[in-house]
Amino acid sequence: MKRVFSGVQPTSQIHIGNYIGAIKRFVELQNDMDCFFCIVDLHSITIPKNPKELYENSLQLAALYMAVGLDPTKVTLFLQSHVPAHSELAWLLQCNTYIGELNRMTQFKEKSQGKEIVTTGLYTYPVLMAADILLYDTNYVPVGNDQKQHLELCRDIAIRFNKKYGDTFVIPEPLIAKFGARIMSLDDAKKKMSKSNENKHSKINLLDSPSKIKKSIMKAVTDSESEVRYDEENKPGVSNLMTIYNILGGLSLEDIENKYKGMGYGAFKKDLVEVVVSALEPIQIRYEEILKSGEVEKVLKEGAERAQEVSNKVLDRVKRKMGFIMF
Ligand code: AQP
Repeated sequence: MKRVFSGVQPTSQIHIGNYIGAIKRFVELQNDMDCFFCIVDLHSITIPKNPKELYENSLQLAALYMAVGLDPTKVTLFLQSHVPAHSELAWLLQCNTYIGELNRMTQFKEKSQGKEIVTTGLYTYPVLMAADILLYDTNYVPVGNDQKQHLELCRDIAIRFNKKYGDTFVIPEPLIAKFGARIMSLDDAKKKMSKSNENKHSKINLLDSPSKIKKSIMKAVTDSESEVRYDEENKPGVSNLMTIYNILGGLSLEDIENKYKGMGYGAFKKDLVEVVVSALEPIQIRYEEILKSGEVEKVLKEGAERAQEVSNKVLDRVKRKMGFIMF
């Protein structure tokens, strides 16, 4: 069975971009692949993080993973910090990664721009991500479009390592959806929807109330026309809303265009509110049930055990190849 690995950071709230671009697709893969889904808490401290928030966001994300439909009897759900092999392999890989490669990472440039304090963790983040993936002999990595460059670096590191030390790593392939891999910000359709955007109406979080969802969608930028038509280049705002409608509501782009012909953006947005609220409501109900049940800790403990079992074998393999003494 092919192996899948992916992770989400427990930073702030999870939004529908994270859901559509990554987490929803995890659920679709769980029946056919051996899936490892990680809460990458070590990644989330690359930007200074309040300890209480980290703790709460980590538990929240674990509950959300289950609430969207990930079944812990089918997939391995775990916290990155519970598996020390991630940090250890990251160091071994750092010693096989070049500064020039990290200097090219656009996410580092964006996230460090204008900041007075930038941690070395933020700089070496892509190497930790490579370690996460390579530790599980991963075949496929479902991610949003923004992670494409990091995935390419991961592959480069693995290919180079295999050439230098002999076959060690499975070379992973990204699984980036053709449609919906980049959900845009509601306040600026040229930027991707992002957790770190301080405008709360730029995004819809999975746990947002119906009234917040309504406000954010009604405020979403469109254009000066009134035609509901998919045209990413000339109508990025409307096209983004249509993408969300299509993926969460199941109506094709063509059907959406026909349904709202001559009706303007008001009616379209009003129905989109219904579509999003109906898609998120069952997740929110299940989320509350999971939190109350107290099952999250048990799932994370069992997940960590399985993840350690698999990853320790790969780490052992790597260390032997590199010449470390292993008993
Ligand atoms: N806007 C998006 N559209 C589609 N997919 C997205 N992803 C993120 N934003 C979008 C995908 O979600 C997964 C988890 O992301 P992450 O937790 O690693 O963090 P991120 O990419 O840093 O998320 P944000 O929201 O963009 O946070 P900030 O503000 O910190 O930059 C990944 O698979 C990602 O591709």
